[in-house]
Amino acid sequence: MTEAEFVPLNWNPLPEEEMARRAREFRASAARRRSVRHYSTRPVPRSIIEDCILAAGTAPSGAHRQPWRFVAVSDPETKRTIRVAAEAEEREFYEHRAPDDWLEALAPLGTSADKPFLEMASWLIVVFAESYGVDEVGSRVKNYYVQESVGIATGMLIAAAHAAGLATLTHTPSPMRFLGPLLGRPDRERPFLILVVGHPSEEALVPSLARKSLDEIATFV
Ligand code: IYR
Repeated sequence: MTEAEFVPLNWNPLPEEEMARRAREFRASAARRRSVRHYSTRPVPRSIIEDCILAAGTAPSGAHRQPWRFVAVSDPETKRTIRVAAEAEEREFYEHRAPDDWLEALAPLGTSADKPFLEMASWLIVVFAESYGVDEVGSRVKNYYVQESVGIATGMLIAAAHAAGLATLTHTPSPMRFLGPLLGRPDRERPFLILVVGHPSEEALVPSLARKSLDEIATFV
């Protein structure tokens, strides 16, 4: 059994006023984030994407297993292949598989089976969830709370990209199985979602949507 080892917490306590100011500013910035479906082809430097991924990799995870893998795709050919495969799945979804109530729920978003953003946006970060790890001798290592951990890391990735002035879209073609073989990932890594990252096009439009109020999302006891 590996012994626990501890180091001092490097903590910077803040005066309450400063805490309130930062919370307000973060909230205001978060409120400006939108899921963007219209991208320009303007490139985003790889170093910015690396910083965003490193920020995502600071997420808490079950037993600190860090069960995530981020495949950052900027290669136009690979993006095109992903688009073609995703659109084939989406066409199936919109034309046959989606139940009416689901299509009705999507109507306010104006989505369709066409996914030009998968080719236009500078980066597609394909997030994989590692269902189990392997140690130095190739034995399986169990991971814990994989979906939760990868979900939190993805949230942090979105927040990091937004803080860097980039637009994002969480995209989940269903089924996403094609992504593993296409990107050369082992079977134990399951596609979690595609995060589209880039600069919005100048004519980008977003659906007019309201966010729930504090009363609707929070209860204080
Ligand atoms: N995957 C489809 C459908 C879709 C589903 C949900 I839930 C959304 O919030 C948005 C779209 C698509 O990408 O069009």
